[in-house]
Amino acid sequence: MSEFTLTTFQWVPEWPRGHVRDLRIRWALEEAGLPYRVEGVPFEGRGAEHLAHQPFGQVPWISDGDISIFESGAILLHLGFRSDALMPTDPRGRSESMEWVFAALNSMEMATVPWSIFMYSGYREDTPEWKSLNDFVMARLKHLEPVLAKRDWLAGRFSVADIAMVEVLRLVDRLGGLTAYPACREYIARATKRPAFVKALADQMAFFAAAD
Ligand SMILES: N[C@@H](CCC(=O)N[C@@H](CS)C(=O)NCC(=O)O)C(=O)O
Repeated sequence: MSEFTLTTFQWVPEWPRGHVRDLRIRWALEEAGLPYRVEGVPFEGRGAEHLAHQPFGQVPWISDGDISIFESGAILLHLGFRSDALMPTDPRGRSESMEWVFAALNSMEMATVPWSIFMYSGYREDTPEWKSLNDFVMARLKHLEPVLAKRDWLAGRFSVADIAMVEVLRLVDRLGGLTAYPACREYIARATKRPAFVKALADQMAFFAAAD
């Protein structure tokens, strides 16, 4: 089997380390035991070669032979189709995995990213705008909580859907947003005990530290 190449920034500031989205891809590759190497691109000054792979000048992207894929959700699904360890093979399990990957990114992360920017920047004055953004995120969590209270993994067994959802929730948790959602927190604890996550996190931290 050919080796995948995962591209991320060669260096990022301290704060986002442990949350840069190459982590979700590292985690999936580790779970599946797929061979890969990691390459770094400059954080400052994103050139034409970078934009040819990731049109928004972001990371990550992955190369699988002559296929280059950006968007972490698309990469997770691509890997899910490459390995049974990452996605059930029956039609129901596949559909459930795919719907929950989209739910993680399109129903949760689309709300949690602006919320995180407000939280991180300390821009949380008691304004109607902040309240409405916070209510929006809490409404999503309120609906996710009973789902996670009833099952260990979103698609019946561990899959790329859990990688996507846990990675979205971990950042919310780091910023103190999950205090009222014990099932979400237990889900994160369950998932982040997995050896593949532990290795992926350690590898990302070491990768950025090596460029300090
Ligand atoms: N929707 C994209 C988002 C990618 C993204 O936000 N990447 C961050 C790193 S985790 C980035 O490149 N930030 C720098 C920037 O946006 O300029 C995905 O899921 O791959």
